[in-house]
Amino acid sequence: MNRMKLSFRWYGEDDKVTLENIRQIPGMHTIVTAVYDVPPGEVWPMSSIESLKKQIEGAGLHFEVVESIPVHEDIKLGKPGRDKYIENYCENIRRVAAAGVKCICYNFMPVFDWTRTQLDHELADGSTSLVYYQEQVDAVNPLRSDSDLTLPGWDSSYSREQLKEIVAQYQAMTEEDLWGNLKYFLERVIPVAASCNVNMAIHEDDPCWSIFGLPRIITCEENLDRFLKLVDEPQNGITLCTGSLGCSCRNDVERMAGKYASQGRIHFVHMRNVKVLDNGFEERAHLSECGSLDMYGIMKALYDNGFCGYIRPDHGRMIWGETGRPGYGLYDRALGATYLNGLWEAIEKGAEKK
Ligand SMILES: [Mn+2]
Repeated sequence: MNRMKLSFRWYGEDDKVTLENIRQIPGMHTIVTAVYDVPPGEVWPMSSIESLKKQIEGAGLHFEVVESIPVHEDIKLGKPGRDKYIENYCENIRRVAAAGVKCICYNFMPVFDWTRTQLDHELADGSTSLVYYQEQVDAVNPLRSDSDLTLPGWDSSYSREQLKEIVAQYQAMTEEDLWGNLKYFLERVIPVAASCNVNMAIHEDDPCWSIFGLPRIITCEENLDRFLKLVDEPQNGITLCTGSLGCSCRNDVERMAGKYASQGRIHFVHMRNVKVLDNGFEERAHLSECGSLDMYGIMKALYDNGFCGYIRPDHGRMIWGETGRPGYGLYDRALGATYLNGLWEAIEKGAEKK
């Protein structure tokens, strides 16, 4: 049987969206979370992992996906200290696996995680969403001493000087160097994941192009092909994030969904719609007609190619007056989950009738 496992991201006890809210979304199976109060590179206390598991299972849900275990910058930079951080990473894999986790999402983006220029852009219907406008990014160069601007997704634990220093270190690196450091990491981590029966699922770079001259490599089909061959094992897979790949018109997300699902290498899917613009993109409601992606086509490609992994609605807009963590309110993500359920049921029943 070809089934998706519906999941929902939850940020833990201080998340305004509660586990009780989430369990009432029809078809909900798994919580996606992490230990968020430990610095990148450190080992997660078993007590924190067990506490998450207890709360989640107490609410009648499963804890099978971690997003994310962050990769320390020394690993991405290939610094001498990386071996210690890689060992800590492997220990975290063993620990979450012992708690029943089956899938770990992570990314390999230098310094900046997801990047947007505004988190509350008002759309025509009065809802707000996250947007990326290139001219605003171009105005914020972290290496320019007179630049006092910051972007919303930036890690506020870095001081301005630290940020400049770490960006400068990356600017001495080529994409090939980053590929080499990723391979070094995977060669050590994937065997541990395999022995623990856990799938590793790299998230694409968001957006899927270089910013501030920093190398970015998990960006397109050609590079995902290369990534999967770095360590050609089933546990070395991807998180297919439709919004991250789909913000570039050059990526045929439907084709990639079918191809990598047929290879058994999509372990986790983030479903999100984006409207691609000449100068960037806007996050939109999940419905196909609201953005540039054919959400039905992507779901059908997953179904037809045997996808049976975890899937979650990705960022939602803020609607109905909700306030909270941008992209991670309850209402629009719940609408997204329901839409995904509807698409899947229609595809499944359509296939059975043939
Ligand atoms: Mn995503």
